[in-house]
Amino acid sequence: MVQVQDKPFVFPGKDDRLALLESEPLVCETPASLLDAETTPAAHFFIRNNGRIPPEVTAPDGWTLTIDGEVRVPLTLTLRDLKVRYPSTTLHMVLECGGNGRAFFEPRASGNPWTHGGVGCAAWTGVRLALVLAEAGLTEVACYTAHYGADAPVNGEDRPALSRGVRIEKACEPHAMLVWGMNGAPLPAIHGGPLRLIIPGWPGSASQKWLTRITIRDREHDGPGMTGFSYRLPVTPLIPGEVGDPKRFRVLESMPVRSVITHPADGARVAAGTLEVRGAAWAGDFSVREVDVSLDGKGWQRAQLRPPRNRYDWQRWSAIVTLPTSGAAVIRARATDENGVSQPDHPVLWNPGGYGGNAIHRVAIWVG
Ligand SMILES: Nc1nc2c(c(=O)[nH]1)N[C@H]1C(S)=C(S)[C@@H](COP(=O)(O)O)O[C@H]1N2
Ligand SMILES: [Mo]
Repeated sequence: MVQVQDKPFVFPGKDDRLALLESEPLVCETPASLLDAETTPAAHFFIRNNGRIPPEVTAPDGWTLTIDGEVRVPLTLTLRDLKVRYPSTTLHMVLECGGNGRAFFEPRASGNPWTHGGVGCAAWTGVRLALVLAEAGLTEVACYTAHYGADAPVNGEDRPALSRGVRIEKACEPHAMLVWGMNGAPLPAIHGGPLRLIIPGWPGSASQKWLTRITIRDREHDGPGMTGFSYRLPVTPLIPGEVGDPKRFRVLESMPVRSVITHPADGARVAAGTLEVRGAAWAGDFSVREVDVSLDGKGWQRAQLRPPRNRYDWQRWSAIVTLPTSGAAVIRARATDENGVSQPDHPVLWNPGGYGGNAIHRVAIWVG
């Protein structure tokens, strides 16, 4: 098992059982057992910052968003405009860091060592991005978005901490949203409030926090986080540890299939007999077809899998397993997506940034 930094985590509104991965910028992941609810409470939701958290705003409704670049009519809208001029929508959608699972790559990949908890599923309220882009009107050459937020790098340079984008087709799909609400409350500042993007199914880095501007581009965006090995996978497999040629890498889009065991907790002591194992599974742009659970890594038992509440929701699952009478036991859960792709035992497609590692989650328990 990978050890994460062993410092206490203290942040207003956050559970102190979150695991701190980095303090400058602030990054923390959620232990799988804190993902046991259908909808992840804000107190349990992971945090990923690449820069400094911007100062909290006193008048959130006056926050402005500019849409420019390859559009017929550039727009500047306040959050109030977004709330009153368009119909609002609430959807349950997974947000997952592109580096989730990175800790299991061998040799070690660079970046925060996420285990399985760089993920959460919240109810996001806002407006469909497509409606606002339609009002601006895309030009013929519009093909990519460029997202800008109010955060500067931790070293105080004069550039955005992160600026990623997506193909225009993804930005225009009905689940891509400009979001101001999380789980029925105003979007917390730490999660990008007053306004952020949620681009579901793709690496979390596309979901810009503290969103101030979307520039429509006529080519793949090249802001911080778009180039080199950032959020990219090799087109053909590398030998693990190899540097690789950035020209032979492509942007990571849909996240791979994954499942987490949310009950029992790793290290739990349980009575012999039967035990309900529970978790969640999701698969980027796709749905999950099945989840199987195993006590020995050889025999697999099908779990009961619930449908998503809406597209891009995670799917909760459960299985009743029969435990040995005493001693250590390891529970594994393996998800398979609608295309028949299953999670591997070890992360495959090694890459220097450690993206897309979706190895099977294992939980060790003590019986008796
Ligand atoms: N402005 C801004 N937006 C950002 C980031 C950032 O550093 N700055 N990090 C991104 C990354 S890498 C992830 S995984 C998600 C995490 O969102 P959360 O902190 O709300 O969980 O935000 C994304 N949006
Ligand atoms: Mo991320």
